[in-house]
Amino acid sequence: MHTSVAIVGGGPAGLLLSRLLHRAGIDSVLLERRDRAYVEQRQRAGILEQSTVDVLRQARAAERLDVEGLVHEGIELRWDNRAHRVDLPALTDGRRVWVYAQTEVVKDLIALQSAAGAALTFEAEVRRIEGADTDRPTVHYTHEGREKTLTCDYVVGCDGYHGVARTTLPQDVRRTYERVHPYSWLGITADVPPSSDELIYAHSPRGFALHSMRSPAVSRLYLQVPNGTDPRDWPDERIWDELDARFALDGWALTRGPITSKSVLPMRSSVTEPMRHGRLFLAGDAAHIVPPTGAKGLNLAASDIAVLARAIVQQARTGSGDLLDAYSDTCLRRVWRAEHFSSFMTTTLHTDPDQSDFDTRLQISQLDRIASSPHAAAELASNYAGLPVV
Ligand code: RFL
Ligand code: PHB
Repeated sequence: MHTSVAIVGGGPAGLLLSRLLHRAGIDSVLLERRDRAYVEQRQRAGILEQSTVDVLRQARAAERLDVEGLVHEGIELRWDNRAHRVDLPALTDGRRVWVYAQTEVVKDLIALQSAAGAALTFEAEVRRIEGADTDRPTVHYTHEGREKTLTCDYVVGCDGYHGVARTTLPQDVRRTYERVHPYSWLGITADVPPSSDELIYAHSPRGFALHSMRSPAVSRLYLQVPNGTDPRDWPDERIWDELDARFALDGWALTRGPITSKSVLPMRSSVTEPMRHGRLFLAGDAAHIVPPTGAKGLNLAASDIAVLARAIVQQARTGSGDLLDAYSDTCLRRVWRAEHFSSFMTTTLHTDPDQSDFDTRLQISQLDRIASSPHAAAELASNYAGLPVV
């Protein structure tokens, strides 16, 4: 079998690429290791930047998002029994964010592409990619118990951090920059209306906490916990008590409700360069991971894909490889900005196990600065709401 573009991985990056190429009349085959139900239910990110919404609209994949997505014009920072609202549009010339879960983006893209007859193959595990530096790369995969091959003009690794694409880059070409943070997040989903209209990022001597949401009826909350934490050590009551303590603010109360999911996620920063080798391109988590504090993971995946789809279309329509040649550098500029911002948010808001009182004073000073300086607040807001895709 041959296709123009072989897409490895059916997370948001792979599905969005399949969608954009389909709309441009370029054929692709997407190979996803898991089954459709698993991919549609994997609980992950919840915040879409303005530019991600723009790309989804351009892909004609935002119909439900435009009805059900919750537009947010601010976030709250909380520390020391104080609260400060960062007004996103006022500080960024009108940019805002949407609360619309990754699960919903994925469901919408799968439904649209299936209805359009696009080639999405689930339970197809890619084993290896050969000939990335030749004119005709070959993807080897297993499907329905059989070994299969797919040849292509381009192969795009959208297979996440643990996928095969990243390690297909030869060792003498590839460089991975990495930092593992000394804490994790315990994330819960609860059937209770959010206790706040906007997200709350809380610094506390007991560690970081985040109040987010999935809908007007469903809250999503996170607590900083030590690496290696077992969610079974956190019965529901203990979680609510700890959230209460970390969000403490006079006159504010957190409403409790039935917890429907509980999981622990590690915090890692990682970038692999370059994001291209020959006819192999990396996109999304396959190329970079950010800790979730800046809400950037899914948005970076979408901006990589917007840049790549435009480059592939340029090559197909005009024969020029200029944009493909620029792909890695174009994406890495945005990636490193997001890495910096995600690290800044993470280290400003979390308590490092080795943190001194001096370090804590620096964090408080930084938060005070954001609350008192429009310049500091604008820097946070423009990073959080995200830059336009170049
Ligand atoms: P994904 O979503 O990981 O999708 C990769 C897909 O590739 C498939 N795959 C393969 N398919 C075929 N053959 C192989 N050999 C394959 N190996 C892997 C996988 O099954 C999967 O379907 O990457 P993508 O598309 O780049 O999207 C990126 C986002 O998913 C990610 O950046 C964010 O979700 C990050 N992230 C979060 N970001 C936030 O902003 N807020 C969050 O709350 C948040 N929570 C999370 C997260 C990432 C997590 N992971 C990756 C550990 C929670 C978790 C648990
Ligand atoms: C989420 O709703 O899952 C979420 C929101 C903001 C973040 C991280 C996760 O920074």
